[in-house]
Amino acid sequence: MRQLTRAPKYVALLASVMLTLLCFNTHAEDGYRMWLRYDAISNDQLKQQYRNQLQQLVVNDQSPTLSIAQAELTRGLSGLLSKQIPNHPSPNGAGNLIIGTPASSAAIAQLKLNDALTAVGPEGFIITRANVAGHQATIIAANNDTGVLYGAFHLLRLLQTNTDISNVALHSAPSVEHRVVNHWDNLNRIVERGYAGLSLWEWGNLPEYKNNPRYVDYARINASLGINGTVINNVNADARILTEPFLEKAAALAEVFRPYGIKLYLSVKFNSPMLLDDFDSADPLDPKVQKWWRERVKKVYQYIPDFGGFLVKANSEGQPGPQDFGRNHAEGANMLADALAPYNGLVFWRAFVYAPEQGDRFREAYDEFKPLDGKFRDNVIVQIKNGPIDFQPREPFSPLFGALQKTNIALELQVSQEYFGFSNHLAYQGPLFEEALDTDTYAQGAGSTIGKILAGKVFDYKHTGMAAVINPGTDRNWTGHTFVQSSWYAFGRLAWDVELSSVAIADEWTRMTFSNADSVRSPIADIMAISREAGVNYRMPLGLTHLYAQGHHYGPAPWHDTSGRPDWTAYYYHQADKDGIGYDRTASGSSAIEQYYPHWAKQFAKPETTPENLMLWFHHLPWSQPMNSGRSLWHELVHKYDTGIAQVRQMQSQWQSLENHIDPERFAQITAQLQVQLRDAIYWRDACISYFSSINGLALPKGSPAPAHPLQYYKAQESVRYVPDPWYPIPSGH
Ligand code: BDP
Repeated sequence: MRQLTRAPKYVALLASVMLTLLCFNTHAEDGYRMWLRYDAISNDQLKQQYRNQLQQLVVNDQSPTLSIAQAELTRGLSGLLSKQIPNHPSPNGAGNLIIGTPASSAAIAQLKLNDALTAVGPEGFIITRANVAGHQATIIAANNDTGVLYGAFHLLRLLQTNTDISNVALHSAPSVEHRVVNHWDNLNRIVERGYAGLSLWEWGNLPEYKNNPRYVDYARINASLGINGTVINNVNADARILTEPFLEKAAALAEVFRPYGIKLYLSVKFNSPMLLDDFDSADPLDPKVQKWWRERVKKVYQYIPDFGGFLVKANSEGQPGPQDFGRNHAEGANMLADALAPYNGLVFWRAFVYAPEQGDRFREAYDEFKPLDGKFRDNVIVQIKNGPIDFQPREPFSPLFGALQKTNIALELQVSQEYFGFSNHLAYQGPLFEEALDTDTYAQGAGSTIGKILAGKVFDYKHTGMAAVINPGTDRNWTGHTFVQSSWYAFGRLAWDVELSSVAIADEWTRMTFSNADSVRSPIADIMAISREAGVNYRMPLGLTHLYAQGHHYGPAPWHDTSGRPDWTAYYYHQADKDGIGYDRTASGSSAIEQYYPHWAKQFAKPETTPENLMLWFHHLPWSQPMNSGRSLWHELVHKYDTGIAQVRQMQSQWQSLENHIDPERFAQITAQLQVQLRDAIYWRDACISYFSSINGLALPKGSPAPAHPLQYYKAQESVRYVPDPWYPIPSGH
């Protein structure tokens, strides 16, 4: 009898275990874990060495952040070493991993690391080996608990990338003070320029469901890179974010992020007093308006005591701003800064400004902000996109870098692939970010790179920052395309250390995300090395800009816009006519090059000294202009489009070599995505070439295939051939 009654229970238990395993397996390689996979190290010898070195974890204190560091190490090490690592309150025999601050750990205090710790600053960390009670121990030490957490993630990274830690002696400190991710999430959970599902923030369930495990994993992902701030809502802000119901929800998220060292920021609408409280003006110099903001800010801090501050898009693309009330950007930003100052809050004030009635869009940010240099409060940071237009696959650097010498600045990058084929195309943007950081502005002579400026080594800034628009969503893999994760990773690593190389970062990411095996690393390295350039080549070679279809920014529309919209069409950017192509920004054109320091202004003044990959940004040239290759400009353009397609094919064949070397799930998904990418690359090339040859009347170079369709076909397809961005409804009739 007993046996009989027990049997069903046993069967039920077995079934539930099987089910759990099955579920675990279905999710095994869906990309959810990003680079924090912690699968067992396959090199047995190395694994054994690590096991000897890291036998137990010693943590004294139990602050929330230290507990997180402890949990992450326990989880990571037990996965990587396939062995449970016990925790001890004090060193115990050989193989101790001791983590903490001099205040939290007696063992660390005794090591007298004070000078070294002072040098790494408040968020930095030290990972070293030291003799503790007669045994070699591994130490993660920092000045505060967040530094310890960063060190814990870094130690795990060393193991994940199979680095020998026997003689590790690493002192690491962030280059940039504020390392912030930006979400363009609307309050209805639609993400502007987001290609990975709905917003992560389940507003309808907050604050009740603040323990959503996804929020914790989000915080882990960011903390693993040292990201210390998040702006959770769209720059095209909804004023309601400052109402109590939303502040309560935001406060719940802030509570989850806090122990990971991540501060919460909000994007705000400049005319909020008018929208929320019926004011008839939002004039920043009006004492009533100032009082409104002071009171609202006070309320925000009641909900979120360590609130980071505001991000503001003002007088740009129809957003309200101080200019609506006859005031300038500094007056607008300072009013908010004054309200935030008592709480040490910051204002990130964006320099992405343009209005259709102005002349050369390239010039606008500089023309509006340069005269205001030195007029912003100390707690304002002007946030500048890397290029003067808008996150194009390649842009020259924004001349505001180096020009704002008395105003704190932040660099804004975009991880979300608005102009890189959404989550369909593979485009590792590490090289783009590196190119931006390594660019020398010559502001204080040679060596004034943007990276050094952001690291505070060129001007005496009070604050600096790096921000990236990441736009992840509810897709299991967070970013839609697995390789978009690599750009998120690269952003975080570069914000921590502006001097890292994008190639080294790509390898690190590959080892953590896929495998340490050469057979995997080598093809992925090749793919990542060419992917950005491929995207440039098949979309906008030689410095062409913004030939995207209006609105969605996915496919090409290089022709004149026929819808009669007043803003720019592709023609505005490429200026192609029967004689030539390109935007003249020299003295004979808009003179925008005068915004650069003489080193660049001189180089950009002449085609002979302008880098060819930026040529059409600065010059209007005849189609027959000879290029470095000896080809005419027209033939070179076609050659670049063809090269872009060849590069996608190359990525495909490299990817194919990974079959059976990586998990089948990601292999299959990326194989399909690369097919889409090839389809689109051909489409881009054919649409652009058809259009330009209809303008210049010139034949294609020998050997270059004719476009598959007549120009009319591409024009007709423009409004339908894209992955709809929910922000832009599909035009009626389609
Ligand atoms: C453009 C995007 C638009 C953003 C804007 C911005 O197309 O959706 O609102 O940038 O950065 O790239 O404010």
